[in-house]
Amino acid sequence: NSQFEKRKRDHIRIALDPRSQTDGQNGLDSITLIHEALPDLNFKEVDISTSFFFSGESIPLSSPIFISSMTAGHEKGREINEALARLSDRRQILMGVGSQRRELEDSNAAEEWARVRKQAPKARLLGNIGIAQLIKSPIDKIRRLIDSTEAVALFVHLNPLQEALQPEGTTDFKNGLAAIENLVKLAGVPVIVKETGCGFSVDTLKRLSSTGIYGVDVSGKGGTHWGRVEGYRSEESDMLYHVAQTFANWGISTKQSMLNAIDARVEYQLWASGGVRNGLEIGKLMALGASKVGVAKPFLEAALQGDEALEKLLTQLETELKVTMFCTGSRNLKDLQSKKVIQ
Ligand code: FMN
Repeated sequence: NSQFEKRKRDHIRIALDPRSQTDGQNGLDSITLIHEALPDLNFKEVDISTSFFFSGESIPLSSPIFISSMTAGHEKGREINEALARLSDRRQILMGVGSQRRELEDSNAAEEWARVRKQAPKARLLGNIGIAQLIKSPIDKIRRLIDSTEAVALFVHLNPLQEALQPEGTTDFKNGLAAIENLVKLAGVPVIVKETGCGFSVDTLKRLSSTGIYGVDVSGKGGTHWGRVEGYRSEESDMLYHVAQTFANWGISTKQSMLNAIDARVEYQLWASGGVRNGLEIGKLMALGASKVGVAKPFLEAALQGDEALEKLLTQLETELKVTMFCTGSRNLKDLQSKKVIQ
């Protein structure tokens, strides 16, 4: 429907506006990795390859960098997704698709993925659905989202601030933990819970421990901020515009969310995202315990420019990660993950 299409188009346009970014708030500037002046390494042998491992299966990945969930279910989004999926296919990285909410009501919307798959048969896609939809949908409908994308895992996004600031928001989050627990039992693929740029507290990370999830992507504050994006969708004369201003810096930074996860001593995997803008930040997050690191807005900008811009962005992120590893004396990601960090 046209209201849905307009909302998705607005989201892309407004997310690219610098006012929607909480630049400098990811907390990572205050983290230092220790320089190693004499690494016992040849830079050429620094190895950033990894894998996505679950129930005995292992999908090889060229790096821990993934494309964070962005868009789905509308015309302009399809071109973006096709470009991102081609990158995932060519370069063997994970890619989150945007919310598949529309497919719950309109099964034709799933045709998008058939077209994406034609161009990117080997893309490693992760499905996506919001908690509010998960709570009220029968599980077989959710499983169809995994089938339509041929997803290797499903992201469930938590976005209370965004829903509260949307005039048309879905704000019933009651029984969310039970819905996640039920999904884990029936999904058939790993379930990863993520925020959308407001991060996680120690308590919430602990509560999620009982559900059996595969992992959490902290998606902390420091990049795209959905309080701001939703705010700028409203007119200045709207009450919600002003409410959104009040919450323009709401959330837990990406760094603090990672420290919270260390405090919570969780056993599931930790993924990190939220304002990650270079490979040094990716390295810092790996040293703090992340096993995969996601980037959203920069990939969106590059996708709008085309395949070449996407190649260049990914290569730059990879190169910065490799330099970080060489200069900390880390030959592989496991070495990097065990490095000492100064906070
Ligand atoms: N996250 C989701 O889980 N589902 C979505 O549908 C979704 N849509 C997004 C659309 C746009 C245009 C952008 C920029 C982000 C979206 N996100 C969504 C959030 C991102 O996955 C990510 O958590 C957040 O943008 C922080 O990363 P960044 O600072 O690198 O942009």
